[in-house]
Amino acid sequence: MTLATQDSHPTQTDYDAVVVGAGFGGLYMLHKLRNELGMNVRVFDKAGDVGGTWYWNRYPGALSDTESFVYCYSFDKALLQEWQWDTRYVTQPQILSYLNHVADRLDLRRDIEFNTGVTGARFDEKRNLWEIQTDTDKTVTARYLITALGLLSATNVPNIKGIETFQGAQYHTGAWPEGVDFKGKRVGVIGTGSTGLQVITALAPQASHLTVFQRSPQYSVPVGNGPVSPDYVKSVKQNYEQIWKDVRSSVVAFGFKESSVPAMSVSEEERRAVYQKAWDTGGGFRFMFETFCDIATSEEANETAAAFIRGKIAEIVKDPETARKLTPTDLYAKRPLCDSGYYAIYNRDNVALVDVKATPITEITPRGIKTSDGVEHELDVLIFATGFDAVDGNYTKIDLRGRNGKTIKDKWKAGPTSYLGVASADYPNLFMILGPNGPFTNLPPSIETQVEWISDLIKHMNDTGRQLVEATHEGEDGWTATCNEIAGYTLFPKADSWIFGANIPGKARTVMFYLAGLGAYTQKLNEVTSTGYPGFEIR
Ligand code: FAD
Ligand code: NA7
Repeated sequence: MTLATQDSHPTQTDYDAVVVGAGFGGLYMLHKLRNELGMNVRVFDKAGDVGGTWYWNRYPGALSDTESFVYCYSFDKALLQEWQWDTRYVTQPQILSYLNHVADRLDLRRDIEFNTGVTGARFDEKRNLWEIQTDTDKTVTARYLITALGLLSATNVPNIKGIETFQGAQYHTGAWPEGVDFKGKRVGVIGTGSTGLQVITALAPQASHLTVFQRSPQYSVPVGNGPVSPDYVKSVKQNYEQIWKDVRSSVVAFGFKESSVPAMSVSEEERRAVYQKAWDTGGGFRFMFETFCDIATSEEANETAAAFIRGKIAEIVKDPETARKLTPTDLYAKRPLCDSGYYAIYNRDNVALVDVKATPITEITPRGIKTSDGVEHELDVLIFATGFDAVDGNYTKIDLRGRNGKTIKDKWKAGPTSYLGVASADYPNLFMILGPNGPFTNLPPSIETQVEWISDLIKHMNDTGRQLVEATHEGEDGWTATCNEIAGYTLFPKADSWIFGANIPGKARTVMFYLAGLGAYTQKLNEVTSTGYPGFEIR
């Protein structure tokens, strides 16, 4: 494509846009820009195929805990009708096969280069273009750079002494190879987040022995997976228009109506009945947001939900000492978790729980893990379910330079920021999908919202012959302040979790999400569009 530069000399770029990442975000972005706007687009992904999260996270038990009917794209009405699902939740292989189907259906693969990591991207201020470097020694130029790097994608492997000496196999759940067999193996799992709960529950019946190294106990409720009837699927498909309308105007976008009832406004007996019903139905977000409206905002309400779950742990886990170790005492204010029988697996003879807050891991040895009580836990396989350097982790790994050669790593030293979750001051013509301070929701609908908004803005640029769009510092500062203020109304900042960067040693602890929900977020985006893009400079 030909561009006008500052001094009006036309400059050629290799592509109109380069997109990095071929998960839910990157695939849809390619479709919008190439198939709908007719642009020349290249996608790079370091993975060997499409899928993003669902390409990498192949560990046993990997499941979306968003219900099947809303863990998908909504933009393609025919696809919505065609997609076959017969369980309440979809597993990793099913989601991967869905995304492969989407890539084939929209003929996306021909513009995607797999096994290609983007290592650097520099905005050339003279030529008004992005220069992008890959680990395949390629340099390409593009007018727009769109990053769909994933917010839970840069794996976090803790730096534990002796890690390289371990003689068995070690895996991170977010970079899982095909075909690992656990039969007859002594397996250790470090980490009990959403992923840990899934992999531990799935492996307990397979491994000869399973040792769980738990740092923080977790509140979790049943996921409630199982077959759904053909009539249910039919009624969902008939009502999809209304369902997506409701999802897009809701807070967490999980496909249910969030409660408007404060927990303390009903009697204790009624409250227990509501929690019991939610426990029987299943679903972590349902338990936190469909039961009462203030579990995430009022400590008093929060304690009632937390106490209910603590009571369930005591009922389920037979050994009182194991139950005590598994029982959290802090706020119920991390990403809400759900599981397929997690607490009950500790009643099995082949499962042991090590509380690594009480007896920290001192080193990894050739034979296993040593804890501070001097015990060496012997293992054949060591699994890191230790999560991700969330939100900005993949950005700071790239030598990403905007105006004046400033790297994003430098810019985000005190924590990542953005304008509207999609743009960054001093990084012209860069758009981020699920960038920092985007909505905290079931993600496919938020991804679609952002991709559609970015695509509309690029269309506006094309239609009006503009070359540069750039978030202003005032716009970005205002959005950061908004996100901080909203987070302050919630209990989430009071819990240590990846949502605020608290899981990575040395990482700045900051607000990384817009916590007012997808409905409010969409309204804000629409307002920005309809008022001539305040907070952006467009030239
Ligand atoms: P991703 O799917 O993460 O894709 C990013 C891609 O970018 C990857 O393929 C990666 O290889 C590529 N990439 C990154 N950096 C580079 C680079 N420098 N060069 C080249 N390529 C690069 N969300 C929900 O809403 N509901 C759920 O139930 C849910 N469950 C989850 C369970 C697990 C185990 C995990 C890890 C995440 C889960 N998520 C869930 C979040 C999930 O990540 C999103 O729903 C969604 O898949 C994100 O899509 P994406 O395209 O934005 O990013
Ligand atoms: P999470 O939720 O960040 O969980 C990681 C777990 O690993 C958590 O229990 C951590 O304990 C534990 N952890 C991390 N580092 C260590 C060390 N050094 N020693 C012991 N234990 C450690 O990641 P997930 O992959 O489970 O989930 C991330 C999101 O992906 C999830 O919310 C879904 O949306 C999908 P901690 O709690 O920090 O004490």
